[in-house]
Formats: sequence, structure tokens, C-alpha cells
Amino acid sequence: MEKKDYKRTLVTCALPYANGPVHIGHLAGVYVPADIYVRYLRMRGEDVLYVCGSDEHGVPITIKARQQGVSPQDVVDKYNRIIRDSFSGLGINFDIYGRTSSAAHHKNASDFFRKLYDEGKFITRESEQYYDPEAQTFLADRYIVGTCPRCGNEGAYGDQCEKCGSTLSPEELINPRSKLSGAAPVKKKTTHWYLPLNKYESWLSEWILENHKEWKTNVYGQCKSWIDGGLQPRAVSRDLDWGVPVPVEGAEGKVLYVWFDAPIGYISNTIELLPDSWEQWWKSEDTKLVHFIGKDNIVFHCIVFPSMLKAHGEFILPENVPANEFLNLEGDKISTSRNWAVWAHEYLQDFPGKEDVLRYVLTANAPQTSDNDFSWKDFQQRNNSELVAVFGNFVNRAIVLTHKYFEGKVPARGDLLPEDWDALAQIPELRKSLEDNIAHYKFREALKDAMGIARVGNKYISDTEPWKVAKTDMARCATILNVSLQICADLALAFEPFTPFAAERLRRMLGVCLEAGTDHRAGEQVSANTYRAGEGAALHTHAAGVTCPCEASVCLDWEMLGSEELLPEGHQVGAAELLFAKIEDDVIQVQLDRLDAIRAEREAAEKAEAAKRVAPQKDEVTFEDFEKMDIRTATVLAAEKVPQTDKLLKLTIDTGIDTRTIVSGIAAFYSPEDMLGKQICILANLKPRKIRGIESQGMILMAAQPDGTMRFITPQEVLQNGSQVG
Ligand code: B3M
Ligand code: ZN
Repeated sequence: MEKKDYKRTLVTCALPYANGPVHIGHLAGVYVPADIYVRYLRMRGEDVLYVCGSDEHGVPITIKARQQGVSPQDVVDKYNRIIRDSFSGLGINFDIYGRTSSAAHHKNASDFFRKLYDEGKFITRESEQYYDPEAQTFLADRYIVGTCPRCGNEGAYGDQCEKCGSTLSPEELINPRSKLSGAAPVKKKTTHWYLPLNKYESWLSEWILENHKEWKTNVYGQCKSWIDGGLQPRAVSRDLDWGVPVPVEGAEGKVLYVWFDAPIGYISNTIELLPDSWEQWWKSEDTKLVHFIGKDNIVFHCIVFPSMLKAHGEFILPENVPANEFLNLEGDKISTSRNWAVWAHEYLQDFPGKEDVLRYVLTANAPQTSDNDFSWKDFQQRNNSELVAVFGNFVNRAIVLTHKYFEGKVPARGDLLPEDWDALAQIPELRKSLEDNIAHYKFREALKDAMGIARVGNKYISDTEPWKVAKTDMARCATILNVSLQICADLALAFEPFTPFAAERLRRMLGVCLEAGTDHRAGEQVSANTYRAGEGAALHTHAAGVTCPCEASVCLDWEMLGSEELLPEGHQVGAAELLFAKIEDDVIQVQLDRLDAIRAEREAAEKAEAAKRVAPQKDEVTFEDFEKMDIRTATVLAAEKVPQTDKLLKLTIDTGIDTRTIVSGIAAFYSPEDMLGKQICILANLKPRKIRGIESQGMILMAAQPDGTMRFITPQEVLQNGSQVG
């Protein structure tokens, strides 16, 4: 059960590995839902801290650095910047985006480990690990490559074959070798620290399985199967040279395991932002801690990190971990290594001004309870027929008509008719549902509610036809537009969490500002159009052009959503602008072509790879079996195509024994002229059989290459026909 009376909410997002850019899968699973949640809570006046940063340790980073011939620091510097820019480009503005390679994090993670170490919370274990005798270093599984026992891929890693997707262990690789030196790895003893998760099993079981039955079923289910399966001690250190050094005498060459230090990064980043007040966020039972993550991180955030926090003893535990499933792209798993993704930074380049469209589509298709798919056609469709045709169209009509008939001033409202009441009455209901859905981390459904408000407005204005009414009854037209403008203002509130850029454009059109709660960023990071009236005061978000402090005569806040009068009569509305623009087919085609090219390239590479692979050896035969075959040299005397076939040649050959006919399926590889006069080898005593009505007396020996092409076998020098081969 969720505790009710929290004073503040700490929202963390999984720290992205700084070894590559973020893609739509990351956005849909973690960052967009978290951002909706944070924006919503802030509008409701809640005190929220929003923490993220990059995860800059781990083996994939050192591998990437080696591949590119740069240092791991270079790699993380590069991607930290790209990822950061992607987030802010999409309106995802964390209070802090820290880095686990920072000195402050190293110290914090080190202190955390040391406290547990000093209090005897770890056990040590000796194990055998692979070691590179030439490079004189232990090898992480990723640093061992070899041939995949399942698919024959020669570049499989010690933990996984990226070709066929199998999970592997280094032992299973055929011909394993070190990525560093190429040497065959040997086993060597090493000692590591382990967190004995088994000791936390009954506590975890009570905390999650008994007391957090409200967690999402996908999250609860994973936790249950881990706990029911029995927990084992987990190593928290590694033999590596990139990471937080293990702060213990004699631990040279060892660092904290990346999954030990990374979640501590949430705490480090909070300390960095709020050196004086961070403890209230991490040590007070009045703080609600919520981790937004993808499904592959569940065990670390629900089992391992909480056990670390419990062992430490001073920190709060998460109230919820609303993890999502995965997003696919055009029906295929998103894959960084195969470049099958839509990258956030590329999207921002390709679709300037359409940040909200991606946020909208990713929320509408969020993989909340099961994996879901992103397709460009759906993206286009949702933009054109939902954002443009419903939301944009409604707002545009309301504002344009207000300018046309009432000089852009909110007209007076006369007596309301039943259709007006009907429309207005739906909004508080949709608001209630939206609130309820967000409280339960159902962002997809919450977005439907927001869109429901736009649908109410669009239907209302279509049904009441103020442009016609204006010809006969200006007072009624005024009432209709007054009601329509109230609904526009509702939309400026309801869509702020989902499509903040459009919500801001809408506020500018309506000439209003928004009370958007507190945020904890330092003053200079607050964007140009946000304003804080004083220390600790609520943050106002002003549309560009609306003057501060709060000279906009109307300042909206969430509590007004669905109320009767958000915009007073006579309020001056700004000029109509385009809220959303239609996306044409050619724009979508560019994206589809790009994916097609990637798919084609992959298929060609796979084919080339398959072509290199030789067929496996056949079952054993005895010498006697072999001796039964009468293989001889022979010369082609005549050759012609078998009529009405593509594959067959009819050959007349001199076998040294006789002159005979053989029909052979080699026309795809040789023309009759190619064969004429050539010496070949034949299986002479193969039982004759009729092929296309021609009796074939024997078989030509051909070598079939792995790519499917065939060549005939010929002696090195011309021999007497009829020589026996064996
Ligand atoms: N960097 C894994 C990931 O991005 C990892 C998350 C760390 S959260 C503490 O999937
Ligand atoms: Zn494989």
C-alpha cells in the first residue's frame, strides 16, 4: 500500500550509459513518462526533485574506447553531452544531470562501500576468472570473443552472441581469445566482495511481496520470481581499471561493479545539487522516492539497490518503481549494435519544432504493460489525425473566430444551453480520470483523457457552428466562443505534462501564464520564460512575450482545470499560431527509406557471413563404403543445354571405359562451351537414372561452395581418361 501523506517527491530516471546516444525505446520506457509525472506534480504544487545523470562506468564503455582508439573519458564526455542535449531538446529538464565519473560521485560511492565494508555487510569469495596472460589482466566476459556454439558467429562475446541473441558464458565459446591481445584466456584465482542478498530475502519478500502489491504487475512479477527463485550473494567488485576503485587496502586493480556504483549516483547527484539540504530528500520518511526505469533494470532497482540501502541503514526506500517494457521499431527489436533505432538527437535534427509529436506518440504507444511497437506510419497518423485534426483544429477555430468577431477579446457569456452544459460537464470528469491515471502511472490512459478534452472541444465547436450562428445571433456566437475559449484554457493545462511546447504556444495564444510549481534548479538554469517571484516561491511559466512578473492578467493553475471560468470576459487573446503542422508522406518516406537501407545492409552482411560458413561434416563411413565408389577421370566430348530447362546440361563424355551421357545440374555455373574439352572427375558406377527423358549414366564431381556456387573438380594436369580416383 502506498503511504499517503508525503511532503515531497524525489523522482529518479535510470542513468543512461554514456556509451551511445538515447533512442525512442529509452524515451518511451523511462524519460517521457517520468517527465509527464514531474510536470504534473509540479503543476499540482508539489515539491518535486528530478534527478538523472549519466552512468559512465562499465565494460561497454571501455570496449567502445578501445574500438575508437580513445580514452574511456573521451567516450563518456562525448555521449554525456549528446544525451544531455537530447533530453533538454525534448523538454526533459532535470534539476540535475550529474555524472558518475565525477570526483564527488567517486567519493560518495566509495564512502558507501566503505561503510558497508567496515560494518561487515559484505562477504568475500575466491573464484576463478578468465585472465589474459599476455596483457596480464583479468578479462570481463565482454572482453572474450570466440565462435558462437549455436550459430557459428565468429565474433560472439563471452556473455552474449549478438548475432543469434543467445546468452553465453565464456566456457561455451569455441576457440575463445582475448580481445586485448588475441591470447587464449586462462583461468586465474581472484577475490571479490559480495553482498549476501540471501540475507535480505525475507525482508525483501515482506517489503515487496507483502507490502507493495500495488506495484505494476510486470514489476511485481519479476520481483516475485527473483525472490521465489532464491537470492544468491552478488559480487560488488570487478577486476577492471575503469570505475570507482575499491577503497580497501590490497584491492589494487579492482573497482566497484558498475551496478553497485550507478544507483548511488542518484544520491551523489542530489548532494551535488543541494549540498545543504540533500538529506531531506534521501533520509526523510516524508519523501516519496520513485524510480523510473526500463524492465531490464528491475532487479537492480527493486532487489539489489534496496538491499544496499537497507544494509547502509540511513536511506529511504522507493515507494514505487514503475518500470516499463520495451518498445520495438517497425516490428523489430530496437538494437544499438544493429543501428535499428530512432535516435533522439537525430529526431531533433530531422523534426525541428516537433518535439511534442514524439512525446505524444511515445506516450500514446507506451509499452506500459507489454512490449509495444513504434512505426512511422502510426507516427504520421497520430500527428495528422489527432494532434492536427482534433486538438490543433479546435484551438485554431476558437481563436481565429474570436479575432474575427470580437477583436480577440473573450466575449461575454449569455445563458448556457444544454449543449454548452454537456460539453463543460465532461471536463471535470476527464480531469478526474487523468489525475487518477497519472497517480497510477498510467500515462497512456492519462493522455487519452487529455485528448478527450480536445475531442469535447472539437465536437462542440463543430456541432454549434459559431461561424453560422454569427450571421443571425451574435450573442449566441459570443457564448459559444466563450465556452470554446474556456476549453482551450483547459487544454493549456491538461497538455502541459504531455506536450509542453504546444502548451506553451497555446498559452501565448491565450495570453496567459502558468503556475508551474517549484523546481530546484539553480537560477541561471531556469529557462528564459520561467520566473520565480522570490525565494521558495512557486515557479511561473510564461509564454514568450508575456511579461513578468505576472503581468499577464490571467495566471492558470491546475486547480482551475474544468472550472467554469478560466478566462474572464474581456481578456485579450493573442494571435492564432499553428499548434501542430501536418506531416507529409515524403517526410515519413525519408525515415522509412533510412530503415530499409539499414535492413538491407544487415541482410547482405548476414548473407555474406552465412556464405563463409562451410557445411558440417557428414556421418562417418567405413573404408569399404568408400571403396564401393568408382571415381574416374573423364573428358567432355560434347555439351548442350537440355531444352526447356535452366539448370541442366547434357554432356557426352569419354570415361576411358566408354563414351556415355551424363545429365548434370550445372547450367547455372557453366555454359556448354565452358565444359567442352574439359577433364573432369565422375562417379562412374552411380546407378543410371532418367532425367527429362535422357538416361544419365553417372555423376560429375562438383565442389559446392558455402555461397551456393559450384565448380567442377579437375586433375592438376591432364591424365589418361579412366584413371581411378581414391
Ligand atoms: N545505465 C542501464 C541502462 O541504461 C544503466 C542504468 C543505471 S541506473 C542506476 O539500461
Ligand atoms: Zn550465435
